[in-house]
Amino acid sequence: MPIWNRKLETMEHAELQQLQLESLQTTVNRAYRNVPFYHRKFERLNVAPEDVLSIEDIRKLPFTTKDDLRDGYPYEMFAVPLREIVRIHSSSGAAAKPVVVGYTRNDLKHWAEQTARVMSAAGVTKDDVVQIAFDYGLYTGGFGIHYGAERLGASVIPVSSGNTERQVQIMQDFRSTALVGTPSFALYLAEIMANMGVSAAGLWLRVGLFGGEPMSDKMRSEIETKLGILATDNYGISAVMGPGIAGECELRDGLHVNEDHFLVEIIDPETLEVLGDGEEGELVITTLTKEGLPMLRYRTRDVTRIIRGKCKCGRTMARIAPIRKRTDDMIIVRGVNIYPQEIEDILHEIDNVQPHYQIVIDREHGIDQMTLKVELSLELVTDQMHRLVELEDTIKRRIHSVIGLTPRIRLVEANTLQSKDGAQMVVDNREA
Ligand code: DLL
Repeated sequence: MPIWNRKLETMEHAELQQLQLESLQTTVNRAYRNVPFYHRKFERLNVAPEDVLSIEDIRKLPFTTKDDLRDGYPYEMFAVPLREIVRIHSSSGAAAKPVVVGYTRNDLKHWAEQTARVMSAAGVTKDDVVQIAFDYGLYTGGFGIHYGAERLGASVIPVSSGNTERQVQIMQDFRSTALVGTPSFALYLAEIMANMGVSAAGLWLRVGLFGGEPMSDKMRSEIETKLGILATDNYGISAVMGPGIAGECELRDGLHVNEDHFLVEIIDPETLEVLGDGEEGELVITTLTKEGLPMLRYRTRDVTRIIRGKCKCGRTMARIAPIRKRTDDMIIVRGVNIYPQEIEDILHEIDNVQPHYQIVIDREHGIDQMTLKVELSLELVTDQMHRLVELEDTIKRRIHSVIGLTPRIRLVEANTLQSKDGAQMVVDNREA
C-alpha cells in the first residue's frame, strides 16, 4: 500500500512530538500577536506564549468555539491581513453568520498535501479517475479534495453535487474509478443507477471516499454492495480547514489524523477535563501550521476517541474512531449542517405560525428528506386553502434562503407539538 508522505506519515512518535511542539509554539505566538480575541483570552487566563514549553502545556490555553468564530464574523479571527488571504470558504448550511475561513498561499499548499494523503491512504493513485461530487463553492468539500487529488496526479472530474443522472452517465463514459462525496449521496446515486438500469458491474468504480456527515456501518456496507467499491471514511471541519484532517486507510481501522498539522485532544464536554487515549469524548483540534486562521483548541462538538499506536498499514500518527455522535443538537441533512435554533429563529419572524416545531428526517430511496411540522397560531382562523398554501410557501422560501435546503412543511393545529415533558424537536428516522 503506498504512503503519500512516507517520511512524515511513518515518523517516530518522539520525533513527531518535537515537530508538533515547535509548530505549536509558532502557532500560539501567531495567534497571540495577531488575533485580538486570543490576546484578550490569554490575558484573562494569565498565560503567555512563553508558557508553552511542552505539548501538555496546551492545557493552559483557552478553548475556541463556533460562537467565538461567529462573533468574529467575518474576518476578525484572521491572523494575517486580507491581502495575504488567497481563498475564502465557509461552513455548510447555517445562518446569517456562518463560520468564515481564510487561507494563505501556504495554507492551500498544506491543505492539498493533507487531502492528497487522505486520498492516497484510501488507495487512490495517479492512475485513478476521481469524480468529485461535493459542492464546489463556499463549502470546503469540493475544492478541498480537488487540489489533493490533483496533487496526487489523478485525473479529476469536478462534477460537483447534484444532477445525479448526469453523474451516472459521466461515471460510465469517463470511466471514473474513485467517487468522492457524502455517504448519503452515494446511496442516492445507487438508487438512481438502479432506476436507470445501470449495474455496478458495468462501471469502473473501485473506491469511494466519503465524508461531511456520519457514515454508519450499515450505510457503508450498503454503499459497498450497491456500488461494488471499498468505501472509506474521511473527516474534516471547515472552521479548522475542511476535509483532509483525518481519513481511513484501506484497512479501515480508524481515521489517520494528519498530526503534523493538527493536535488532537479529547475532552469531557461537561467538565472540559482532558481525557486519556481511548476514552470517548469531544474532539478538540489545534491547528499547527495554519497561517490565515490559526485555531487553538477548537471544540468540534464531534464525539470520538483517540487510537494511538502504529497501524498495520505502517502509518504511525494517531487515529480517531469514526464519528457518529455530537455533543450538541446539530443535525446534518444531505451534508448540510442545521441547528434547530436557526429554524426556530426563522419561525419567530413569520406571521401566523408559532415557533413550536418538530423536524422529522427520513431517508427515502437513499435521499434525506426533512419535514418540518409547524404549529399554526391560535389567532389564525381560516378554512381558506390558499392561505395555508401561501404560508407553507413562505416558510419553505425563508428556510431555503437561510440553510439552503427546502423542507416539506406540515402545518398542524396549535398546541399539538408541545408535550408536557418538552417536545422532541428532532426526530431522526435514519438509522443510527
Ligand atoms: O463537512 C468538511 C468536509 C467536507 C469534511 C468534505 C469531509 C469531507 P463543515 O461543513 O464545517 O465541514 O461540517 C463539519 O461535519 O463537525 C462533523 O459533525 C461532520 N462531519 C464531517 N466529516 C464527517 C465524518 C465539512 N467523516 C461537521 N463523519 C463536523 C462524521 C462528519 N461526521
